[in-house]
Amino acid sequence: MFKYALCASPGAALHEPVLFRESFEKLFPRAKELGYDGVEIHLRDAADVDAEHLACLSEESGVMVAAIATGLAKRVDGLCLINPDEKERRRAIERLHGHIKLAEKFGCPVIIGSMRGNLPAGEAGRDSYKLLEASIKELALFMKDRNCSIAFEAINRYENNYLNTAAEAEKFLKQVGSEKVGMMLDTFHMNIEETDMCAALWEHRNSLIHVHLADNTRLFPGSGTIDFKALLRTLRQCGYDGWLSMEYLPGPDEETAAGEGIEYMRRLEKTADIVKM
Ligand code: LER
Ligand code: MN
Repeated sequence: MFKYALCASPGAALHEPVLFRESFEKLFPRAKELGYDGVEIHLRDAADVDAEHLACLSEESGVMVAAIATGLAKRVDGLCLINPDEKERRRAIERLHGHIKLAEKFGCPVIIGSMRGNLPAGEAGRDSYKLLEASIKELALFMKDRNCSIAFEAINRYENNYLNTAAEAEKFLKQVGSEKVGMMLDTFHMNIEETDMCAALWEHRNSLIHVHLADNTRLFPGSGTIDFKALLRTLRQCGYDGWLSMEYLPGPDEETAAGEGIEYMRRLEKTADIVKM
C-alpha cells in the first residue's frame, strides 16, 4: 500500500493547490477520517507554527507530517534563492532554516519548488544558476546532521522558467552532488513537461524522494485524463516507498476533492499490478 498525504495550509488563498485551510486542530482528525496517512504542510514561515503542538496533534491522531512545503515564502513574501541582492538571498536561506528545523522534528523532506525563483533574461541567468547551486549546497550543509532532506521539485515552464523537466532537475541535482537533496515530481507539472510520465519516473527512480498527485486539470485524481493506474504500476516497479501527496485545487469543494482523490487512488491500487518493464 502506498502512503497518501493531504496538502494543507491554514489560511491559504483559494487559488493555492491545497485541500485544507482550517486550523491544525481540525486538520489532523479530518485527514484521519478521510483515510490519509499524513499531511503535507505548506508554510510561508515556520515561525508561524508551534512545532510541539503540531507534534502532539500528529501523535494523537496517528497522522504523520509527510513534508513541509515552502513555496508560500516566494508567493507571499517574494523570497527566492537566486536573488542577486545578497541581503535578500540570505533572508530566503534563513527563512528555509526555519522550515528545515521544523521538518527535522518529523524526519520529513522540505520541498523546494517555487523558491528557486525565475531566471532574469540574458547574461544574469548564468549567475542565477550559480546562486541557486550555492544556495542549495549551503542548505544541504545546514542539514548535514539533521534527519531530513530537500525534495527539489521540477515545475512546469508557465510557473518557473527553468528546471522544468525531470531530466533538467536531475542534471542540476548532480551538480549539487549532495545525498541530502533528492528529486520530487508532480504529475500536474509532468503532464505538461514530460513526453512520457511513466518513463520519466522510471528513469529518475534512484533520486525520487517525494511525489505530488493532481490530475491534468489540477483537480483531484480521477477527474481528468492522467493514467494514474499506469503511474501506480510504475512507482511499484520502481520500488518507490515515499509519499504520494495530494496537491491540487479544492474543486468542487475541499471535502469532495480530498475524499474523491484518495478513494480513487486506493481503488486503483487494487488493480495496478506490476508488469514486466
Ligand atoms: C508546488 O509543489 C507546486 O507544484 C507549484 O505549482 C506551486 O503551486
Ligand atoms: Mn507540486
